[in-house]
Order: sequence, then structure tokens, then C-alpha cells
Amino acid sequence: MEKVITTCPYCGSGCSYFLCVEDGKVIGVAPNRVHPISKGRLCVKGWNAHEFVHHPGRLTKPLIRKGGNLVEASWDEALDMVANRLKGIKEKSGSDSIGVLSSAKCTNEENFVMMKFARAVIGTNNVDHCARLCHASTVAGLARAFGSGAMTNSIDELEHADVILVTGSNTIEQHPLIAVRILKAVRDHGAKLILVDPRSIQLSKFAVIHAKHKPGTDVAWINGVMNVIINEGLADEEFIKTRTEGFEEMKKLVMDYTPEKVEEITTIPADTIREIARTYARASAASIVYSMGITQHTTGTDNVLSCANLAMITGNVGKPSTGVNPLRGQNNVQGACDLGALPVVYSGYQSVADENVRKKFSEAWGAEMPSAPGLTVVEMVNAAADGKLKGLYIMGENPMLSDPDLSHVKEGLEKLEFLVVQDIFLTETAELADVVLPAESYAEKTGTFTNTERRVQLVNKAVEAPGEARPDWDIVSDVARRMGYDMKYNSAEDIMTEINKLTPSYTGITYQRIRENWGLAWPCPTLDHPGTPYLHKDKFTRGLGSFHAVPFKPPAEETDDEYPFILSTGRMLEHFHTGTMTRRSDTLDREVPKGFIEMNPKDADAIGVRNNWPVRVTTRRGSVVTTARVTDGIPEKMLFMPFHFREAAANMLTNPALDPIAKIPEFKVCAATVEGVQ
Ligand SMILES: Nc1nc2c(c(=O)[nH]1)N[C@H]1C(S)=C(S)[C@@H](COP(=O)(O)OP(=O)(O)OC[C@H]3O[C@@H](n4cnc5c(=O)[nH]c(N)nc54)[C@H](O)[C@@H]3O)O[C@H]1N2
Ligand SMILES: Nc1nc2c(c(=O)[nH]1)N[C@H]1C(S)=C(S)[C@@H](COP(=O)(O)OP(=O)(O)OC[C@H]3O[C@@H](n4cnc5c(=O)[nH]c(N)nc54)[C@H](O)[C@@H]3O)O[C@H]1N2
Ligand code: SF4
Ligand SMILES: [Mo]
Repeated sequence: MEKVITTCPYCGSGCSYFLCVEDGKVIGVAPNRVHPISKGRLCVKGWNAHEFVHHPGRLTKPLIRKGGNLVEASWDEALDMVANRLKGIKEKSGSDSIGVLSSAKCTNEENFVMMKFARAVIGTNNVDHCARLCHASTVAGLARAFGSGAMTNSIDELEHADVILVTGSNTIEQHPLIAVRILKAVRDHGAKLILVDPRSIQLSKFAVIHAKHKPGTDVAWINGVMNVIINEGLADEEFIKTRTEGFEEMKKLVMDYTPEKVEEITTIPADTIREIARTYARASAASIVYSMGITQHTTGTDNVLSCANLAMITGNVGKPSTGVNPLRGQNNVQGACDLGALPVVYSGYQSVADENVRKKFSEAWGAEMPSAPGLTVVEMVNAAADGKLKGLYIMGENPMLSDPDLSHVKEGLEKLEFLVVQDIFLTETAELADVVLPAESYAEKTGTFTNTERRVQLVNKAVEAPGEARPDWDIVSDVARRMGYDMKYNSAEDIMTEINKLTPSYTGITYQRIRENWGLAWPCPTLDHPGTPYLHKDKFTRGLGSFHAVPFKPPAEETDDEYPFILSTGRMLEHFHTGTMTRRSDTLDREVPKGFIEMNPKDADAIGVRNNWPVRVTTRRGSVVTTARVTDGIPEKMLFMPFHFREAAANMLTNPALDPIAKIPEFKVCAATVEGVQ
């Protein structure tokens, strides 16, 4: 048996393991005991990350639509069709009538090639990916507050914090191997865990304080906590004076948010607000950890700015075991952002608005660079529905289950003149495509993923691809060549060499170095630079840290008599996103074979429903039948539904309202009603 070292394709923790290969098949996973994050452990998805690889549903040949059906075609026929149709749309309706969705499941090299394809070949900045649905508000908020939109500290450091404030992150289920570190801090080093989450989650058991608030009221509780910190003299005056700006204006606003007023908005008792303030502010090193409960709101950017305010007011930034730590979700969402699969930046966050940057890329790539900012994910869907976007190339995303308000998404995708989907399975989105291109999975190709702490790690080819599937970078470059642009790479490493040249923060990150070191964290500007485990040490990336006065605003949709429940959506341990991989893994599918909605026993009683009975959930967008999971872990008048299950798709229900700055949809709050089904 051969063992090939690689990086997990599921979450952003970035665990490493060996794929065990026998007779050309991956037959299991073996732990990597010396890896700095996983340290020989994995979660249930990592242990079973070989199972979907040889699933009979893998795409093995290109498909093209003929007479309404998708039928097998040769690569030549399919790629010529993609190139000709995209070229035709570009000539007739202009470059900006085409969009590209890149992928946080794909490698850094593939994201780089895809964003180059959008800009140099199509001539548009319409390139985005699922980070928009995830941490767009983190990127916008932390860039404003600190100058850089990434996790400020490393995973290792969590272990040595005195206080860890977790909010809107179900860490044990969604970032299990990061949660291991939080629990280690609590159990082995006496750290205090403060949890602010509307639901009971597995972390609740370990928290000294668990404040359950009304979803969508995060700005209010954070302002309340800062009100107490200021009034009780717990602020770090020295840090505020020397390292930050904008404090006085923020202080003025925060003075209105007394604990009593905050209790009315959030339902968190005033005394609990005081306790959170004292515990957090008195720590010598306090870390904030957050995820989608903070970001997926129309006030997502405000929520992130509030977290940054709280860290700065107590001087908890730029030191070990402190900081604001957004846990990035997908295996390579950090990398897809770093490599410029975003509508306003090239790789390394170099702005498309900057003439010098455009000139640099234009010279490197021999093509004119577009300067207008591109469309974001939900904007592309809207533009398609309005008939303005005519062609869409989707690599490794499944918006027909992951975008808000699916009826609208379907309308948009069906209206496109041409849709091409490149995936490893025939997804709900691929079913609507004109051409489907079969890609290699992580087990079949080489490249790099960048995890949530900015650590760039290798993915190594373990087995041959099924049928005629090809690596994503190779497919995209082939389309480029067929459109008359000379894009040729011999390997993923070849692409990394170009990334090194054009991306200052990745310049020192070579395959040879990351093979030796279990990865390197960017910024890594030179070949002998050791990488950067924590940011903003003596100086914020933007110079001074910036406080923002953030007033509380309610969610876009509030409850009323017709829709009296707050519906929140999210995830669970055993499944990942739209289920394309986990629902095709026997072990995981057996654990949780179908969808459900969590509801409080009192609410279940009121509509005459028991655990496991069918219920219909309805919002202004649509209706879905699923199964009630009755639990007192969720407060009354709140519902929680995972979005993994196509037959009970949560996004039939969600509100596509966007945060005005980050354009992230409000997946975490909408108004709903629920009834029993006979
Ligand atoms: N098993 C598994 N792991 C995953 C994923 C997966 O699909 N499955 N997806 C990955 C990805 S891409 C991501 S982005 C991460 C997401 O990871 P998380 O953000 O941890 O997961 P979610 O379930 O979306 O929501 C997190 C928590 O937010 C809480 N919440 C709901 N509303 C609010 C609110 O208004 N305020 C606050 N403060 N909290 C609220 C919920 O109760 C929930 O506990 O997980 C990654 N890891
Ligand atoms: N209601 C609700 N909706 C949500 C969220 C929520 O909390 N609530 N969360 C949002 C968040 S945070 C995220 S990140 C998004 C995720 O949204 P998506 O990214 O659309 O969801 P995934 O299921 O991860 O889609 C990844 C696709 O890539 C394919 N794939 C895997 N490996 C490869 C590869 O190597 N090459 C190619 N070409 N394809 C590959 C998979 O089969 C799958 O179809 O969902 C968002 N949607
Ligand atoms: S914690 Fe995340 S990276 Fe680690 S094994 Fe589980 S899914 Fe994979
Ligand atoms: Mo995500």
C-alpha cells in the first residue's frame, strides 16, 4: 500500500493526512502525527475523505446539451463549444456580459488561472466565489479596521489565551480541529470560554458564560459590552492612544448602549453583559473567534467592525493569543481570495482600481486590463435574471443550492444564453448547464490550499482521475487557448512560479519550501522569509487601527403575525454545504441521511408536532417540507435549518437581502412560519 500526504478538502482548519492507495484506488485515510494542526487527529469528514473519490456518480466525460438533454461529448467538441459561445457573447454583448464563479474547493493555482481567464481572456472583473456568501463582511470590515481582512493570529496561539470569546461559530462541529485547541486551552490551561450564540451548541458545555441572544442583534451586545468596559475603567488607554484612531466618536455612540437597553434589544440579561465585559477585559490575552453567525447578515460588516472595536478597546490585537479570528470556512476560501478570485482585486489584494497594478498585470499577461469593478455572486444572479449577464462559467460551486432564494437563482440561470459548469459531480447547478466539464478531485491533482490561518499547504496527486476528468487549471487554460489567448502551463508548480512573481505576499512560497515546513503563512515576501504567524504586531497593516461608531440596525426582515418565527440556517458536523461530497460518502450519509429543522418543544407543542414528524416551513420566498428536530437547545420562536439537503433546501426560504458594503446575503435571519403536515 502506498501513502500519499495531502490536505483535507473540507473545512478551513487545514488538517493533513495520508491517502492510502491500493491498486490505484484510495481505500482509506491515515493520520499525520507530526502535522502542526491536526497532530494525528481528524474529524469524521477527514477520516472519510476518500469515500466520495471513486463514487460511481463522478463525472468522467464532458457533457453537452442536445435536444434538451445532457449527452456525452469529446473534449474537443465541448471545449470548442465553450470557447465559441463565450467568444460570441463577448463580441455581441461585451466582456461584462460574462461572469465567472471560481471555487474555494479548488487549488490556489486553479483560482489564479480562473481569475486570469476572467481578466485577460474575457476582459471582465466579473469574478467572484463563495467567500461572498461567507466572509465578505470580514474582508470588508477588518480591512477598514486593521487594513487586512484575515485571521489576525494563528490556531496554535488559541491554546494559550486566558479568555476566548466565541460568537457565531459552532466550532466543535464546523472547525473541529480548531475546537480541539479551544478545549485544550479551557481544560489544560484554565482559560475561560465566553460563548455568545442563540442556540445551545456543543461548546456550551465548556463555557463559563453562554449568552443566548436574539439572532441579528450582535452590534447591540458588543456595544453594551464596550459601554461597561469604558464605564468601569477597563479599557486599555495606552493602546487606544498609541495604536488607534476614532475612539472618541465611537465612545460617544457606545455611551447610549447601557446594559439595560441592550437587554431589551438582545434578550441577554444586563448582568450577563457586565460579566462578559469584565471577564473579557481583565484577561491578559483574550482571543475573539467568530464565523457565520457574525458575517451572514445585512449588518455583517457592522458586526465585524464591532468585533474589531472590542479587541482594540482592550488592547487585544498584535500580541500572541489575542486578536480577531474569523474562522474561514472552505478548505481553500482564504486562498481563493488571496489569489484574486474577487471582483475588485488581483492576487495579493492588489486593487483593480490602481492604475499601476493594472499596468503590471497588463504587461505580464499581454492583455488590456478592465478597470470597472466586477459583479459579486448574488449580483451576477440578479444580472442574469435581468438579462444583462448572458454567459456564466462556474467552476466548483453549486449556487442552485447555496445561494439565497433558489427560485430566483433558477430563473437567473435559466435565462442565461450560455452556462458552463465544471465540477466533479452532476450537481443541481450542472443539471441546468449547456456544457458540463469533468474536473479532477483533490485526490487526483497537485496544488496548494491556504487554510484559515493563512498557511499555504500542498495537495498531492494520489490516484488517476476517473475517465477523462482533467485538472481545473488545465481545462481553463485549454478554453483560453481556444479563445485565442496563449495560456500554457506544464504543471501546477509552473503556475505557482507565476504567482510568486506577481503576488508580493506569496513571493517566498515555493513548493520546495512548503514541502519541508508543513506550509508557510503569508505574508512571505522573500525566499528566506519564515512566514508570518500573526499580523499587526507593532503596527496595523493600515497604520493605526481604526475604531468605528456602529449603531444597531435590525435585520432586513423582522417577524410579524404572519411569519412569527426567526429562521436561521447553517450547518452540522457530518455534512458539508450542498452535500455533493458528504452525501456521496457512505459513512457520513448513513450518520445523517436526511434534512431537518430544529424547533423548541413549546413551539412544537403549539402546532401539535413531535420529534421526527414532518413539518412545512414557509417564508415570503417559498415553502419546504422537512422533519422536526425538537430540542430545547434552541430558543422559542427560533428555527434552525442546515442547508445540506437538496430535497429540503433551506435556500428556498432564505432572504437575498444584502449587506450594502460586503454584498453578503442575510442567511442567518429571515421571518418564517411552520406547521405540521398530515
Ligand atoms: N461540517 C461542516 N463543517 C464546515 C462546513 C460545513 O458545511 N460542514 N462549512 C465550512 C464553511 S464554508 C464555513 S463558512 C464554516 C461556518 O461555520 P460556522 O459559522 O461555525 O457555522 P454555521 O452553522 O453557519 O453558524 C454558526 C453559528 O452561528 C449561530 N448564529 C445564528 N444566528 C446568529 C446571530 O445572529 N449571531 C451570532 N453571534 N450567532 C448566530 C448559530 O447558532 C451557529 O451556532 O464552516 C466550515 N466547516
Ligand atoms: N442557507 C444558507 N446558505 C448558505 C450558507 C448558510 O450558512 N446558509 N453558507 C454559505 C457559505 S458560508 C458558503 S461557503 C457557500 C458554499 O457554497 P458552494 O461553494 O456553492 O457550495 P459547495 O457545496 O461547497 O460547492 C462546491 C462545489 O465544488 C465541487 N468540487 C469539489 N472539488 C472540486 C474540484 O476539485 N474541482 C471542481 N471543479 N469542483 C469541485 C463540489 O462537488 C461542489 O459542487 O454556501 C453559502 N450558502
Ligand atoms: S477539521 Fe476540517 S480540515 Fe480537519 S479533518 Fe475535519 S473537515 Fe478536514
Ligand atoms: Mo463558507
